[in-house]
Amino acid sequence: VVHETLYITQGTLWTDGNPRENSVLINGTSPGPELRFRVGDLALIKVFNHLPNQNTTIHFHGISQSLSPASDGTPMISQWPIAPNNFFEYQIHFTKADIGTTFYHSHVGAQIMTAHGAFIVTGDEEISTIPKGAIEKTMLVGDYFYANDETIVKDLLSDPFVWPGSASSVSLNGKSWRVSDGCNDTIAAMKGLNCDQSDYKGPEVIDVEYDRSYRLRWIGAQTLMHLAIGIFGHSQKIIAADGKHMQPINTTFIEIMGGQRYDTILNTKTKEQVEREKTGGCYPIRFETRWRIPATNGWAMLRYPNSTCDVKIDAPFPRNNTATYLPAQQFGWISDQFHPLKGSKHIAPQDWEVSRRVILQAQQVAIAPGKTPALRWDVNNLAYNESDPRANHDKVTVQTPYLIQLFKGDAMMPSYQRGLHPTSPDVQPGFDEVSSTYVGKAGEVIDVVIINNSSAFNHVTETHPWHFHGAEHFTIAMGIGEFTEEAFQKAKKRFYPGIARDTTGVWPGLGASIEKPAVLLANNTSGAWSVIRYRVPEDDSSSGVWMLHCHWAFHQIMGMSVNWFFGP
Ligand SMILES: [Cu+2]
Repeated sequence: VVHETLYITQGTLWTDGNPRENSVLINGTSPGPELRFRVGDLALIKVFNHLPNQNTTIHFHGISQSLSPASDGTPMISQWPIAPNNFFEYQIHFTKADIGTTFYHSHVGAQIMTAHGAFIVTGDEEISTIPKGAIEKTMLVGDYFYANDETIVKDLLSDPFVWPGSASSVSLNGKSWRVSDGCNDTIAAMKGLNCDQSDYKGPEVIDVEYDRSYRLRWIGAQTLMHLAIGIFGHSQKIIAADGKHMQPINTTFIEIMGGQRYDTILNTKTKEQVEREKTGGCYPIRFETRWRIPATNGWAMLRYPNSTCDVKIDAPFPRNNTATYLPAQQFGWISDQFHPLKGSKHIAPQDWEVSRRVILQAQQVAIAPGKTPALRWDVNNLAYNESDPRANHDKVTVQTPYLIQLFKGDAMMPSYQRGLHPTSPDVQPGFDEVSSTYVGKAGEVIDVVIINNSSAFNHVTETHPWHFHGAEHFTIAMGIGEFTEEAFQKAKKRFYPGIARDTTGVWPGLGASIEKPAVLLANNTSGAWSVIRYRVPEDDSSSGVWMLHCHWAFHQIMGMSVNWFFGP
């Protein structure tokens, strides 16, 4: 048994030199401590909510929780949110399926922006793609907004709609390149602070030795910014996605969305090489925004021994500029080249095993008239409300967390039979209207088609990283434009057999807001789609209610989330 204690508090951060007050911290810092466990461990993680006036929970992202569904940290689903001055103890039994790189984070509001930390599960990986003696480095990527969580949530749901904009900066391991000439007195004064209080730490520096192999554990903890990341003068070999090993693939940059992780192998240069390249042993790690304007770009540094780079000085590297050094954006990045390792246990179910297809039409909608109306992200015409999962838009009902309902045998609890036989012709079979859950049965294989429709408000499309809680799913196809049977079969061949993940990207395709000139799609037109295949585990180990949601916290807050009920 391994005990951990996390204290959730509030404090001011100075990540990029400017302050963000009332940031949610874990054990006094952001990111919180890196937690490491081994397969076979039983972890008891006590989370104390010491926030003055906000609820919280902690979700262990990508951990299947097959033996402990009540520890998934989803408010009103697996548990009541933890109220101020209360605590909750999470119990996690780590199984082989949990091995890998991931993170834990708050699942309430926008707290994830700062309330997160690396979470590494180790065990006998027996993987030949990791060089012997590889040195591990955690590369936890975040985005930083000056607006605090409560302001962001209020703005996103307000009428008129208030868009918080792009992030002020991008961070690596909680540290960021300065975006201006240090702390701005005006910004600080607006928050009742002054720049003398700043504890700005400078950008992250990753120190490496000559001629060694490194295993970089990249973790995408951003809340909105879709990032391309490359290390000048170095390529990386991707060996795992979302913690699951895959056939190695070389790349000059990775593209990472919120909730996704990539393990890469970085082989460092010899002393002679570094000297020949006259870089002084300093190689910038470049972050560039993709698929969103304005871009938030940034830097960190890869540094060799005895280097001459002074990372406190901005020159010669531009700061938060808009120049692009990394390859241009491309639909789907290299996702169709990801394939499972030979002999892997994580192989997608075959076509003949699929019993049903569920279509999720995702779309931004206006819920009020006006020039800047209140906006939501609907999935099949419902916008999720985290404090009331069965409500639609802002209609309020009084409910109990799903798992507590199931435990009590409540009549309102999710029902597989009711879900498969809807009484209204407007409801897609597989959706239980009473509990507002999509349903699945042990052993069933379901294809979930996520359609990225144009916004009903401004007709554009964006990226969305869809994260499935609980067991793994498989990314089996992606396509641009309308989802048709023909396009699906074609794409499926390209992706075959598809890798196991827990967070699959849905790219914008047509109507991408960043394309110039913008192609405005007609209402209810698909810009692109992704298909994930999910096998409800045969035993009752995944009984429970699991979220499937966009991992851009901004979109999730605005409703882009659904729940799945899996029963025996
Ligand atoms: Cu989204």
